[in-house]
Amino acid sequence: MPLSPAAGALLVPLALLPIGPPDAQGRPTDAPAGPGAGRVVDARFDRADGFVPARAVTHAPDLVPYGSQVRVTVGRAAGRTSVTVELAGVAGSHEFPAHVHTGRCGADPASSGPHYQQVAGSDAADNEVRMTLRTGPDGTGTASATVPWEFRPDEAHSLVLHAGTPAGPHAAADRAACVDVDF
Ligand SMILES: [Cu+2]
Repeated sequence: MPLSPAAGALLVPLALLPIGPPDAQGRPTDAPAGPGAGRVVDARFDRADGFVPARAVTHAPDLVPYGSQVRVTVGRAAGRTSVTVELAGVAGSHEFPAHVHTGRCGADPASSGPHYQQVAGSDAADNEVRMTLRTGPDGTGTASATVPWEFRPDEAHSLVLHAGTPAGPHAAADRAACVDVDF
């Protein structure tokens, strides 16, 4: 691949997903989207075993490199909830299954726990928040899902990116990356 188009492609995603400044306590910006509208979480993926726990961690840096970016937007209106995930700087031409999980991210990929279910044990199609995020050749992509309910408070704590397809040397890590989001 020629060098210059590749270098240009790396710059565009960074401009598309500006990371907000830390707040007064040094935490990443986590801005409300509007009165009662939900929230936006912006983060960069970091190592999962860092001394300071990161808000977004990667378990498969070949798919989700350190420093790649994620934005999760949660909207609530009239009893419905929408979740939008945007990625930049990750593996290109890839499909990441993305789901809302109950637990928080951690060094152990299993920390994020099982999928959040609105009705425990139901296999209804919209009982969980699930989407498939397809990236373009430039390593950016977006996907969203809307469900006809609102999360129970304090029961859904992360957005997990699974390794997806194509499979590769990362296949051992089914959970490629995780973002802490208090849905
Ligand atoms: Cu999942």
